[in-house]
Amino acid sequence: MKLTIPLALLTAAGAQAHYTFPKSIANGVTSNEWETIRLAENQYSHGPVQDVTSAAMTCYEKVPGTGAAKTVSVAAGSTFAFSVDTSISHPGPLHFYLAKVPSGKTAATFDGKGAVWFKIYQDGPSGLGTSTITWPSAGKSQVEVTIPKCVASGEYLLRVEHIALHSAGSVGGAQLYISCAQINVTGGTGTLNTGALVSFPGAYKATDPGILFQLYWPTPTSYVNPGPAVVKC
Ligand SMILES: *[C@@H]1O[C@H](CO)[C@@H](O)[C@H](O)[C@H]1NC(C)=O
Ligand SMILES: [Cu+2]
Repeated sequence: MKLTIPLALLTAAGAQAHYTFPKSIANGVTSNEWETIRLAENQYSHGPVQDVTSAAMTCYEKVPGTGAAKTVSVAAGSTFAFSVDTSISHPGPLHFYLAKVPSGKTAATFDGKGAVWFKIYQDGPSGLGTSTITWPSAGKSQVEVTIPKCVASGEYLLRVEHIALHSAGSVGGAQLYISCAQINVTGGTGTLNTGALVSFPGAYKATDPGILFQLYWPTPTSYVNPGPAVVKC
């Protein structure tokens, strides 16, 4: 008993601390769970991806190849949000990536494999060099991104990724929370130069400085987000 009670409590606390991104909020409409977001493998566990080379890095799908029921139209230049169940309860950066659906596929059928992704958002901490480092997404129950005005119109996968760094001081300790929404961008100018596209898995290594990261001691004085630079219109 001395051992099992604390272990049980620890396990429960750990599960509560994890999270998923089950709903979209766009054009003032909140979707049902997993209606516009591909059903994620961590639907019930809420657990993270910890192997950045695993196939789960693409969209963390529970049943790969099964699209979500709906694709959401969103105007370029407007915001698209994912709900968080229940909140971003770990410290770390938030990223959003887009992948244009190739011709012959739809947002519901495209698997997101290959060098197809470009980064449209990243954030970093404040308080570096102090004992109170904070992250913009901390505690949020909804995370949102502006779809760049300059992307081409058409169907995309929109990949949200939150990297929890509280255990990232050893290889494989970073926790990645990932989901993909199916969107249809309207009114994009199409002038964006995306630069080199990246693949998931592939874009990150377990030893990237933003993945293998000691958050607590010695106090970090810089943070380098993994992956490519954010595209600019
Ligand atoms: C995407 O938007 C275009 C332009 O409004 C529309 O013609 C097309 O049917 C939409 N596709 C989907 C899958 O919603
Ligand atoms: Cu957790």
